[in-house]
Amino acid sequence: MARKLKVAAAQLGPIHLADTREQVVARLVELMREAAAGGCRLVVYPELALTTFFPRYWYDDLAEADRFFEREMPGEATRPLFEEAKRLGVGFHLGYAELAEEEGRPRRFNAAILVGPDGEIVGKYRKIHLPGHADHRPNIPFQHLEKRYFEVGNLGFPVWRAFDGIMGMAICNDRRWPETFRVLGLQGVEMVLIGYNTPTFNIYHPEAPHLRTLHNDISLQSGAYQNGTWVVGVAKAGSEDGHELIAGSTIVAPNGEIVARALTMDDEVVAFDCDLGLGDYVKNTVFAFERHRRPEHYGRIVEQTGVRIEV
Ligand code: CDV
Repeated sequence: MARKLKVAAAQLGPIHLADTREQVVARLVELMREAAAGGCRLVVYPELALTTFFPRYWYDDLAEADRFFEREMPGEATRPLFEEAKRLGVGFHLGYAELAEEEGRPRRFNAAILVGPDGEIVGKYRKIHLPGHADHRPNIPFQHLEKRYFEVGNLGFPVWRAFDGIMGMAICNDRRWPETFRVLGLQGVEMVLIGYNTPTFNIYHPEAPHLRTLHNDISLQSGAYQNGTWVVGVAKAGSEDGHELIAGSTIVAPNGEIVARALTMDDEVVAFDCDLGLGDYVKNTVFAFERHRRPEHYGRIVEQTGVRIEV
């Protein structure tokens, strides 16, 4: 019998600097209600879904940026989302900035959690591929300071048995790296949940804006196909205080096809009833890893970081 999971990509429109957590959580609750009314059992929100994309701003004092971080989850402002999930019997995936106390010191991560339909946290992921820079670059139109505000995630790429399937998480820039998907694929992942904040403009090199969406699609579709997994990619979109972010939230099937796509630059729910076993034929044929992979030839992938030209 098919294992079906109706999932919602709950795209968010812009969140401005002046918007409060309470306002944002009210929007998340609204999207959750819409998704639940449509029969969804899982709602996927974007990366850093509770605030504006603050790594675009430089703060001299790191502590000044702490107002964008959550010290507990749920906290006072986010509890209504957990309560509504429990009331509706739906789970959710939420990206947020996490301020943890670990090894006797404050540690900041770009994190995401998976919450079950009982309102309890199933698992947490901390972003590993942090893009951008750590130094202040006043000569570019906006900053991308993830390397300043976050540490590299220290939880690896685990999977969780939840929602009748094998679930994985990644965050934004992680999707561009085939290593992300393959590590999840090697654990039999059946659905990967990914939130993103992708600026429409490439601050490092002039690039046509449509390529930003193309690269998003290529990354999600190849990750899905090459590992026989569903992928749910969810944007924070539109113009945040004049800073443009791409939209195009998508649900990708394990055959690499996009089966649902957001049409707007705003808060929007798109959903699909996913057969979690659909990827089995991909996993058992062209990407039957145990028969076809040749790890004895992949040493460089883990031994080397940058390109090394030796000829
Ligand atoms: N939030 C992100 O990780 N954004 C990157 C941008 C900087 C390219 C992304 O991969 O979309």
